[in-house]
Amino acid sequence: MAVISRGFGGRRRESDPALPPGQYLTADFPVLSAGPTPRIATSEWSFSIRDEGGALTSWTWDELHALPLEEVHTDIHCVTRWSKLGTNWRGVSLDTLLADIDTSASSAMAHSYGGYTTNIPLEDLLGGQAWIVSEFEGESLDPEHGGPARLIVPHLYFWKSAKWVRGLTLMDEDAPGFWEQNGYNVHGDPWTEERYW
Ligand SMILES: Nc1nc2c(c(=O)[nH]1)N[C@H]1C(S)=C(S)[C@@H](COP(=O)(O)O)O[C@H]1N2
Ligand SMILES: [Mo]
Repeated sequence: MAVISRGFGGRRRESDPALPPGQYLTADFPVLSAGPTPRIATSEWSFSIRDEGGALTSWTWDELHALPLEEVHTDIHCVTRWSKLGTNWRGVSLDTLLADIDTSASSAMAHSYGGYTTNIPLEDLLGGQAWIVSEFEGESLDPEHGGPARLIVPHLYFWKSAKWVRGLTLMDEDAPGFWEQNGYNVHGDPWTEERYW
């Protein structure tokens, strides 16, 4: 009789308290993109926030990087069930970007170069929970992973972390983005498995 032992290491990792229910650990970094990878030169790049009244605040690449940059050490969880622990990013907090914007909006739609959208309640973007990042593990962010810059909202499933992000539109009411219109949960908390409708 063959007994296949997964060993202590495997078991320990499976029951890692950092792993949300139904997720497995991966050491590599899968690429998940709904379309082709857009290539945006940093000289052409900008990030804008449009408030619910239509007023626009924009940052060029240099303006964004003149703001306080934070090191973010975090786990990430994809709804397709892979999780990656202890990733390192560098970027600007949404707290910093939203600080001078006077809004009573409750939610935001993130828009990406290439057309991807995803909705995120404002309370999930504030309080040290979301960043516009341009570095991963000490290097410029690869285009496949959203470079030159992407949103990360790591406490929600990773589809909320819009790659090639170009802006946020603030909204009085939550509305579904691309995957949310195609069967994904409007919120996406990995700890309560808010995966699909
Ligand atoms: N613009 C854009 N952002 C996106 C996606 C996409 O298709 N386009 N896919 C999302 C999904 S489903 C996941 S799991 C992560 C994957 O990021 P990665 O390719 O860096 O692993 O990006 C998210 N952000
Ligand atoms: Mo995903």
